[in-house]
Amino acid sequence: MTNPAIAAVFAQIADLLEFQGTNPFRIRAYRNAARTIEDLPESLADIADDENRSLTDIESIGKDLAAKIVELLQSGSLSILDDLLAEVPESVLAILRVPGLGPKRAAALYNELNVTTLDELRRVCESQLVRQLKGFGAKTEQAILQGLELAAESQQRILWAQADVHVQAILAHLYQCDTIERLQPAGSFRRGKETVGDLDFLAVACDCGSAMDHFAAYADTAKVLLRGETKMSIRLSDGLQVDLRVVPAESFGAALQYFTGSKAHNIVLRGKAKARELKINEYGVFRGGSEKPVAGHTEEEVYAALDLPCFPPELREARREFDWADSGELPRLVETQDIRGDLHVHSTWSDGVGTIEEIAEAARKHGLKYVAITDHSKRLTIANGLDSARLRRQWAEIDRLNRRLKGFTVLKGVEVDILERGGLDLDDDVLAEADWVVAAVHYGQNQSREQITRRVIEALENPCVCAIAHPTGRKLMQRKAYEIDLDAVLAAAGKNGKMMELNAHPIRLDLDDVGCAAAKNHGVPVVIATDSHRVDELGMMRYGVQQARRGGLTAADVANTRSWAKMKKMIGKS
Ligand code: DGT
Ligand code: CA
Ligand code: CA
Repeated sequence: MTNPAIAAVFAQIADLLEFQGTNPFRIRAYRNAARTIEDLPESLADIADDENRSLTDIESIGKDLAAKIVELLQSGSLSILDDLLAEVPESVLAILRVPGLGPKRAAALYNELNVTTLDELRRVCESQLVRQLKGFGAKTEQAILQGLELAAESQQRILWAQADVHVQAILAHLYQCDTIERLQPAGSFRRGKETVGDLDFLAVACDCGSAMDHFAAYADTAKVLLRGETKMSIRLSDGLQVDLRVVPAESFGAALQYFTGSKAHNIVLRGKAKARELKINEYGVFRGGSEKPVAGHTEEEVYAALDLPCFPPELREARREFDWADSGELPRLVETQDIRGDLHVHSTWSDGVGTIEEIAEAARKHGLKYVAITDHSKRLTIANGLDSARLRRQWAEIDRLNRRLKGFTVLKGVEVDILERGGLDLDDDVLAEADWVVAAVHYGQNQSREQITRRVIEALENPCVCAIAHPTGRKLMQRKAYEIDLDAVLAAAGKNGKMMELNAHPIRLDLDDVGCAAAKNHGVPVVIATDSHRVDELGMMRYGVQQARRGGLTAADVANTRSWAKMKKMIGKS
């Protein structure tokens, strides 16, 4: 278990104890420990493993807490937390998960309105009873409802990157089955949607029964939900549902097209077929009342029967793909191999775990030509953010490293914080010395739409700033985007010749697909960057590329498909 995970457990225990109104000293002990562990430069696991050291040597960790840390490290869980979670009503746990709400208000709600279940909590919010309590307002009500919504979503969907781990393992398992001849994942996974509800596999098998037996025998199967003639559904141990459909070879393309969806895309397609007096379904494309399909083997053939190109799955959302096809403007979408540099990476100088040299080495292995080191600025004390003096020392180190590197460039960058009151966390004189400056909102995310939009536009008006990092601040299934007028921000970016980041981290993917398309409309180049905090995260680039593809972006629309020399010109640095 990592330090942040352990700190989070202690912070949660403190919240739950505070809700119950226990001894304040006990509560404070957990809170202090959580804070100490968050800031601890070394891993607790390493300290616990070292015979010559003791966890109790750490500030605010006594014998009792040391034992709890050991329990967490060994078992991954903590009995006192499990007990507390069982005692505290689910409505209270839901309130505690809402950013900005704490145990005090959870207790007030519980005592005043006597709410214990999620349904009751939703009802008192919807009937506007919450805003009548002292210390609560309409905004809190909204925040709680949003929290409930996010929690419901996160129980039902998983991140694409997590789905990918399952998909690769299931493919490997199914490929071992002798009777399976063809195999393809379909559904939202194939369309590269940022979250996935369930997995849909299609197979051609000479013996359907044995293929299904093999599927059921997958090591992670928790339950077989349904087994029919040609369709089978299982539930995995983490709750994810996986469907397998076995189809005849002559229908494979039609089934792949149908089950890739989206549903909205399929509906438009059906209309197009009808207009040509054709019928399309998961078995094929049919003319008149004929039972013999005119197409079905492959997807290309199915689309071709309707005079349509075989759309990249990422575009099949019934947005603009059919218009593009009509006008012959279907974009050639950006690919991971097109990317030449990563422009958002953290090193050991702030909260990353790789040295600059390790990052350069790893980036080169990923086929990149340049990487920008963009550590946090000083306002982010929890991330060991840099002031101008440390930043200049870091840049001197980068200069020295660049003299040794051949065919690869490390850029002197920074992720400068956009302050709550507006303005940037570092002075222009130091920012002007950087090769690459991304500005980002980290604090004041609860401000009004006007405030946040103004802060971001002001940052874009600063000549030193090149791009805005994770422009909407959303974290999938955890935190909604902050209030921001993205259209106004993109207009300002266009006017000032600035770029927008598409943060490739699978939990962010921010800009999202619609945001990417909007950036393109405004003529704003998108930069896909990983925001890596460890060198093995440089591989997250492909998640960002996938999102850009869903936004219809070509290599030309993505700035960092260019050499650094060309990019430099684009941002007016030379
Ligand atoms: P998900 O699982 O919620 O992330 O999204 P999908 O798109 O994977 O949806 P899913 O698993 O319910 O169905 C897979 C595909 O099957 C879907 O993208 C399109 C197709 N499909 C499912 N139901 C219908 C339907 O009622 N009409 C049409 N035209 N297509 C459907
Ligand atoms: Ca699905
Ligand atoms: Ca499904």
